[in-house]
Amino acid sequence: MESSKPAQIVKDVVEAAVEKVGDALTPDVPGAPGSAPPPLQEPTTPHGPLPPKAEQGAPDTRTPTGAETGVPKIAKGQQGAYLTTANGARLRDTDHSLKAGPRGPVLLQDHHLREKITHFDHERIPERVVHARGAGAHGTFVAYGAAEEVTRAGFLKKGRETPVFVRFSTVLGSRGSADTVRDTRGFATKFYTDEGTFDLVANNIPVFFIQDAIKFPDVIHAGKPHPDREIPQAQSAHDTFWDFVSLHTEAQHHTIWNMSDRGIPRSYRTMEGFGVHTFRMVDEAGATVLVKFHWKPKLGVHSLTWEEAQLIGGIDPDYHRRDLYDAIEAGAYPEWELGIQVFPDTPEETFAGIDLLDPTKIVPEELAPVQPIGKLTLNKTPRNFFAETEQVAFHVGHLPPGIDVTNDPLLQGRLFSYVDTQLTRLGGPNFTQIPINRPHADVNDMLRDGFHQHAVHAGVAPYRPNSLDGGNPFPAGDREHAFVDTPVTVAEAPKVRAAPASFDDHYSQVRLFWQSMSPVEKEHIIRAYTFELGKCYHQAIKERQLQCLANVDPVLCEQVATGLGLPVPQPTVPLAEVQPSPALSQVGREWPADGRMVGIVVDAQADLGDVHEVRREVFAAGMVPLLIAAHGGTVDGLPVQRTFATGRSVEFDAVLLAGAPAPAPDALPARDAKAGSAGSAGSATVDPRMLLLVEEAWRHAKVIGAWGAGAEVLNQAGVTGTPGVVTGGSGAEVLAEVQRLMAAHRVWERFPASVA
Ligand code: HDE
Repeated sequence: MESSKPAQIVKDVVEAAVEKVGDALTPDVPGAPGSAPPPLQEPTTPHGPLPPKAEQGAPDTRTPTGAETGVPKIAKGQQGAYLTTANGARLRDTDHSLKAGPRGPVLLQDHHLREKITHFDHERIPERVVHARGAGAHGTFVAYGAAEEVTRAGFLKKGRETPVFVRFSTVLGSRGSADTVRDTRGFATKFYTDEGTFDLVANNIPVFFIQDAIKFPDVIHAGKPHPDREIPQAQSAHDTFWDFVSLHTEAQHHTIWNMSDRGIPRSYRTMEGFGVHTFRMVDEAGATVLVKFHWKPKLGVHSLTWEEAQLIGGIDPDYHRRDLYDAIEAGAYPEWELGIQVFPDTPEETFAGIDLLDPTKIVPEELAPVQPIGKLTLNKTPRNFFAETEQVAFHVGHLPPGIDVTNDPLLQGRLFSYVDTQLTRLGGPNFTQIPINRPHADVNDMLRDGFHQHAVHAGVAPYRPNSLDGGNPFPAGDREHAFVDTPVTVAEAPKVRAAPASFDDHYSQVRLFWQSMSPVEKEHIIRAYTFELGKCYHQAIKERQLQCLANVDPVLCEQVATGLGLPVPQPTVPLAEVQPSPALSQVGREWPADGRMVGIVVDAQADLGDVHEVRREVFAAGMVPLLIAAHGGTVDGLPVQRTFATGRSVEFDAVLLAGAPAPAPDALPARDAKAGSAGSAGSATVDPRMLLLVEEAWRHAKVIGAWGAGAEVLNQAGVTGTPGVVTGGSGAEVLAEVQRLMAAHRVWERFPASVA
């Protein structure tokens, strides 16, 4: 379609501005707001719009009924030269209300004041009842063609590229809660396919708390803060949560995943995603298979340590959001492969004895390998959080031809819930017309009117059959790629409120998960249960959950019981014989370190030539170097990004020490003199905050490198010669070894394993 004239003008202005600003002004580390550094003085000359940041995207410009408009995405912003009312009348003043004289009362006549304040008063919409806290990004999905054999979905044909928008989220917390809390993460993807939008509304945990949607309000009410005091925020470490999951034992499988390192991801970029339910794929001939969807991150699955997660929650509550956006800005585009496990579509809907309709069960990858069918790359950040991330509306019923649902009772309930919730959250039934939700396929529905109707529908006959609109729109057949509900046979059966008997096994896969963990991961799980139950007030709840753990594993139960100071109960069900699934463990492989943060400590004595080179090499490896010095400004022309006051170990994946900075004037003494000798820090000649940085990085099993004077910091922190602490003659030599070690994510040898 030809671009319209005004759109072309906007495009020209923007392109000219982009050229003018150019790359030169892009900050060298990601995160700065705006595409150009602001001037010191307030600007006074009106001018054309500034370009967006290079990494920012925006929803495609489509009409509310899915047609391309040809207008550049950038035309959406309100960035013109002159301030106007919402109706476009230019304004002379927006700083003073209209008064009867400078000291007089404000006049009711002031339509600008009223418009401004009224609009402000209504800026908030209800947050999502679950998954309120999230971060989104734009990207593309390219199909490998491997799914062509089992589905007719056009977007899965070889080489087909489809625009996507992904929103990651936590589940329990409010919109303003911290990113690094222990919780399940959402991983929802909107594929704008030309056969209709496909939403894969997934989580980072492959099983769910409940087997039937009717229990969803129960589990969420139990997980949300207590209704009387509204505490605690964004966490499961409280009585109502453990009360519910210890009584409703089908939740135990999901719960152990939450208590594992999966509950505290290092980054959205290092999470797997799972469709959870079994879906059905349909090929051109109508043949069907059952599938489970998996997202596999290119960077591997990695987590924070518990202490890191706690510290980050205070120091940088936006850690995951920032990490996602900074990585995209730095060009370290997050990538995942979409994969499917494929099962024959038999009447039993069971594979290797596992009921495929039970969303509290996985099928281990060793039994049904995950077959890669395409690649997702996130390469643009949103331009406007509210318009895109907040207003995006996912729905498990947004299915293209070739993908269908199964009778999983959890999925069936979700098919109702995702439309229903938007009616309140987005204020009416027309939310698919909001820019981020607009399909990239032609929309010819007969839905009309309603709040916030954006489409100007043509025609006089929004009903079928009609003759007044020439019979349009007509139902599509197979040749026109219609979505066909798979004619699955439903067994003749009485109406019941019941579940299949196979759904009653609540423990065998919990044990399978536990047995699949490495010793260090098991230890983390023990500590997580001990912490969470330790935060409960009521003894009965702790004892009841211990009873559940006794049915999973005696070591797990005994260790948690010891931490809680409670007796160890005996199992009430026989312990299942399970075959561990090594694919469930996060430890033991090597992965790329793209987009990781490397802190470099410098002082005036450091070999600054070396620092320049190391910084260049960190960038070249797709990571981000952040220089840490005693105070802000520059060191040898390099910008200091963190000072001793603002830099904290948890921000970095590895720390490099190019200097041994002496205590700066703003350093607090390590300990009160009355407390006697201050141990290593007492006689320290290094700034105590840098010693803390190294101690924490060591405790969190991160790689630490030092050369030249930097080695002195290692000595004073008492970590010289320990695993993962690298020294060498030059920065380049040290960095090469640090990078090699970072591939394993952490220096696991630093965690002595107390469980087998
Ligand atoms: Fe959701 N879920 N859910 N859920 N869910 C919502 O929809 C619901 C479930 C998931 O970034 C809500 O638009 C029910 C499983 C994600 O916008 C709501 C049940 C899985 C997101 C809703 C489930 C999910 C949601 C709230 C039990 C993993 C965030 C706001 C039957 C496969 C999407 C909204 C985003 C959001 C209902 C269970 C994932 C209320 C009734 C299982 C990632 O409709």
